[in-house]
Amino acid sequence: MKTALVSGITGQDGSFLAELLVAKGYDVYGLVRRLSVPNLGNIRHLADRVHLLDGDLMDQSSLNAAVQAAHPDEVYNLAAQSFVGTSFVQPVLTGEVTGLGALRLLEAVRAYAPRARVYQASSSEMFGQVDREPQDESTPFHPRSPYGVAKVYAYWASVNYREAHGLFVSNGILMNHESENRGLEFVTRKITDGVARIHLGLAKTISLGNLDAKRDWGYAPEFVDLMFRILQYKEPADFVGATGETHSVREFLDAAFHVVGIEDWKRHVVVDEKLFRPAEVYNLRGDASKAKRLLGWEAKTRMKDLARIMVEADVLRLKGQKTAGH
Ligand code: NDP
Ligand code: GDR
Repeated sequence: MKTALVSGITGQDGSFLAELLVAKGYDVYGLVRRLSVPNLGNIRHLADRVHLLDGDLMDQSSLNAAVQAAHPDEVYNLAAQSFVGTSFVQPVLTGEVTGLGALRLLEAVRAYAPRARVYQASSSEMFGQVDREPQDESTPFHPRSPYGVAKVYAYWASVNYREAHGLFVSNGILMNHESENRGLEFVTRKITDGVARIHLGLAKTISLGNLDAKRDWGYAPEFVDLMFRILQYKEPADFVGATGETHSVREFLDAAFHVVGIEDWKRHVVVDEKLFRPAEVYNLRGDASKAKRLLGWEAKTRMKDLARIMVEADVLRLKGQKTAGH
């Protein structure tokens, strides 16, 4: 039986990845930071099938202890301050967690599990202000947020530990991937939650920022399968994960409102200047042909189906809450 250590197990990707690893027969350890009110909702259904270890990417000794306790064959570093908007307001914290945090975990692996394979959750936000389309593994980075800058640091730290110390470290440079477990502040989930509320008569409008931004949106369970495949590859390497399609926030709104039969949605959307970012990433579209060629991976779910999955899940969840009298 193989053993995996997953940081960020309580997040969207961490919960799907833990499910996948458990289904494959892995012994799964999850790193969980201390919060005043525990936040284990996404992994409640796995409670008796994963081991949780206390630890924080800010704290080297807790990472050392977690790696020693888990003896992992594979380490997936998914923990991060992952919200781009917040990174403009808390840039130093974002650098500490998302950038240096990755380095701390690499140091723990180098000291206590140097044969483990490490996955670093790199991001298409590193491409930022792109000079070509689509983006692949050779596209230069021009990050546009403190989050993107921190991810570039973690990316190069991963490459450096591969080159300098011979660790097996791979980067997945993943385009946006979403799901019914996505945090409510990210634009797709904010929209699907808002559409469901409007449909059920619980709200009238959704406030949004730049409706013209374009993203390559895929479905998270398919992207955690890519993470797994990246670590099974014969050597450490970096891979872009993407659907190869791009759509604007406006097109996602069209698709999400269509699910509940609202075609003329403009009266339900308020554009709020405060939600625009100081520097925007206007357009991303990835080329995942390397992942297809070497790993046999391909994204299947496209934007309209994604919107449907997410709206239907939000309607069900909110109906349940209404019935329960919340
Ligand atoms: P989430 O924001 O849903 O999850 C982030 C996780 O990191 C949570 O479990 C959170 O714990 C944990 N975390 C935050 N700060 C710390 C800390 N100081 N110490 C330990 N754990 C911490 O992100 P996603 O699941 O969406 O993304 C997973 C990773 O992939 C992230 O690194 C993200 O930046 C990256 N990524 C995501 C993409 C996407 O589209 N989803 C695309 C490309 C990259 P808690 O529950 O306590 O807050
Ligand atoms: P992103 O995702 O910044 O790409 O980072 P997000 O959903 O936050 O924004 C996507 C685009 O939508 C525009 N937008 C809004 N965004 C939010 N959150 N809220 C709004 O009201 C709103 N209105 C318009 C944004 O300006 C942006 O252009 C995500 C995260 O998961 C990162 O961790 C990950 O690395 C990248 O995807 C790939």
